[in-house]
Amino acid sequence: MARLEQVIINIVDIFLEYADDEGKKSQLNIEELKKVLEQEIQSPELKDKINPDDIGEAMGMLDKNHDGEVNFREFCRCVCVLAKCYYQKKTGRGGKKGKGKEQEGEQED
Ligand SMILES: [Ca+2]
Ligand SMILES: [Ca+2]
Repeated sequence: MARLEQVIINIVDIFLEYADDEGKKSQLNIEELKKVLEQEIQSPELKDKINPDDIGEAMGMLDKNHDGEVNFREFCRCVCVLAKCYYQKKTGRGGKKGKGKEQEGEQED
């Protein structure tokens, strides 16, 4: 399978696997979110960005519509944040120079 395809399928499958585990289907509650972050992210740099040990903060950061759950759209944003974090680490771009530009508060809707 093509690599990008594989990534897309993984994002959807991982989300559904955890989101359908308990409570509402297709929504990650705080416990499900904690499990995804704990089990599907291993590297310390990324854990540092969205930390399962401070799950309240992670939820607050991801739950843009404030319904207490992470839907697929919000989960995609989480993946995107982590991808950007890795990109910056790898290329040295963004982050430092942009002075707070890459921080939260980014409105992209
Ligand atoms: Ca759920
Ligand atoms: Ca939400």
